[in-house]
Amino acid sequence: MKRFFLFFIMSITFVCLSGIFVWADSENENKGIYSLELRCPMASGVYMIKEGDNTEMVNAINRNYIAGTVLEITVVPIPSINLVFDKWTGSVESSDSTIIVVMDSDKVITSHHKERYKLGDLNRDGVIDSTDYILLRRYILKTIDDSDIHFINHVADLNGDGEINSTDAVLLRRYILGQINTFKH
Ligand SMILES: [Ca+2]
Ligand SMILES: [Ca+2]
Repeated sequence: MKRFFLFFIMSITFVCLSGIFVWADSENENKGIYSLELRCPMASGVYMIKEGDNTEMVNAINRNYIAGTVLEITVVPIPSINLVFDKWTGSVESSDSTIIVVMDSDKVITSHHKERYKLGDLNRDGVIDSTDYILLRRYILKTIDDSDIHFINHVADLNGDGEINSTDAVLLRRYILGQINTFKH
């Protein structure tokens, strides 16, 4: 009789524990997992992702989050390239560089960027004219003030060969004279 009673108690305990595990499993299932894909047309996209107290810097990612996770995502500016953030499209549409993403479904978000400075606009006044040409000539002849040249690398390599020299100056002159209407080659 004692043995039977012990067996009975053990069986009841086993059934109860199984029930708890099944319940815990279904809780996780109900919570769900959703994927987040950050896309960036430029290869060097960098994002800062804040989740609670944790902050990390990532490139374009594709990863999973538990449902309900709240993320603050910011596009990190890269001064060394001639691009600035323009807008987010996809699951979140915004022109703010920081967005809040609530993981309540799978998300695909793309960050778009635009040229920081217009090619050929060396003094960044919005127009390409003889002032820019004079600036470029002075840059090539190294008669320009150092304080003026920090941005020129972004806008003066008109043929995209990695160097700023008389070939670019010729292109700029032809553009100003209306002989070409683009620097693309
Ligand atoms: Ca200009
Ligand atoms: Ca060049």
